[in-house]
Amino acid sequence: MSNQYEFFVECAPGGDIEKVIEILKNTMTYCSVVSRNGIHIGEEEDKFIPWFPLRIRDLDKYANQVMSYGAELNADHPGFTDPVYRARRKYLTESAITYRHGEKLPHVNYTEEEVKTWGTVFRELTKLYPTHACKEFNHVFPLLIENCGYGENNIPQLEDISNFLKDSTGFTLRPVCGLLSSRDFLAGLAFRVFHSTQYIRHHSKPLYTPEPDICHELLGHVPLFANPAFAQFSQEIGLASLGAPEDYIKKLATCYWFTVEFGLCRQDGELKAYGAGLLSSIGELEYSLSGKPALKEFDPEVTGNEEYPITEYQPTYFVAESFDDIKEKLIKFAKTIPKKFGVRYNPYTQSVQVLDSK
Ligand code: HBI
Ligand code: FE
Repeated sequence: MSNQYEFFVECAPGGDIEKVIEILKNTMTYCSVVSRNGIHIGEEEDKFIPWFPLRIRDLDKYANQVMSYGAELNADHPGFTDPVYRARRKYLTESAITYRHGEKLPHVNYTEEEVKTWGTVFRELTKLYPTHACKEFNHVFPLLIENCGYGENNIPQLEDISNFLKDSTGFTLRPVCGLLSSRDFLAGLAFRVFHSTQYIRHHSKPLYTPEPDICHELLGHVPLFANPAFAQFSQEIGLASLGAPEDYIKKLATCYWFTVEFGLCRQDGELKAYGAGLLSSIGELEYSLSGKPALKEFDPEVTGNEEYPITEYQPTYFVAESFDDIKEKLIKFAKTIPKKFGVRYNPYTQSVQVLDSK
């Protein structure tokens, strides 16, 4: 929030520090105690702490560990029996797997057929955005047309978008060839890195895809990563996930699902969409605001435990008051995750510092 500040206070020994901390904790929205004594991950006797990336470069280590798809397609995928499509997927899978942090993002020469598919999706969705998308999304979208080559007749390049986002919020993109585990995917967000697929859905079904594709990433996700409050919210989910126990990864992934993917928000008394799964689906974007589905207020304690279908429209959506509000709620929730350490992101070195207190 614009009228709030974050202070980083260093104390010299002496005086009643415990008392001061107690007072601060009672007066601040949140107060984190950062001790200078390092912690040694791996020397914990009773607790297994899963590996997590400490430097942005560490994301290279798991970028090719996809759970599904990649070059392999399921039998019910619209492109399953199309050898040309499969060859395309194989090519893009390889280029994503060999990508290393710091390199230019792979440039893809999309075919006429691919651009046509993109054009169909682009045309239909952009008709709905003025009335259905949140104002932050509608603020950024023209900038992407102007600066990143968004348009009906062109599939934008990840490199151009990544550079644009970097200038806006420090977010960058990495190519990925399929679905990552929740743990790996969320960890990227801690570094303000979004893993983006680069292939497009099969041309036979331009308005349907069983997996994320370039339309979903660029139309659904990218615009809001240029928004500072949304970027910060996303990073908080990522930071909360680092080293978290598996049951909490599930809760965080569910919070991600009902916000970043399927979130609705209230703006000037009206319901609007900000989730990427909605902003990249003509049918569900209209349905989500139709008054038919159930609506609940976003609350990580509740939202994190909600069950949801992944192949049909959501029966329930969670509504955010604002990005700042859901961010504060998430930070509070993150403090309840049983972890023996805290993390702090250092944007200068793009690395995570591990702290022995939360
Ligand atoms: N992997 N590549 C990729 N893209 C996603 O959007 C994605 C993912 N893995 C998990 C995931 N999304 C979410 O559904 C949550 O589990 C985090
Ligand atoms: Fe997504």
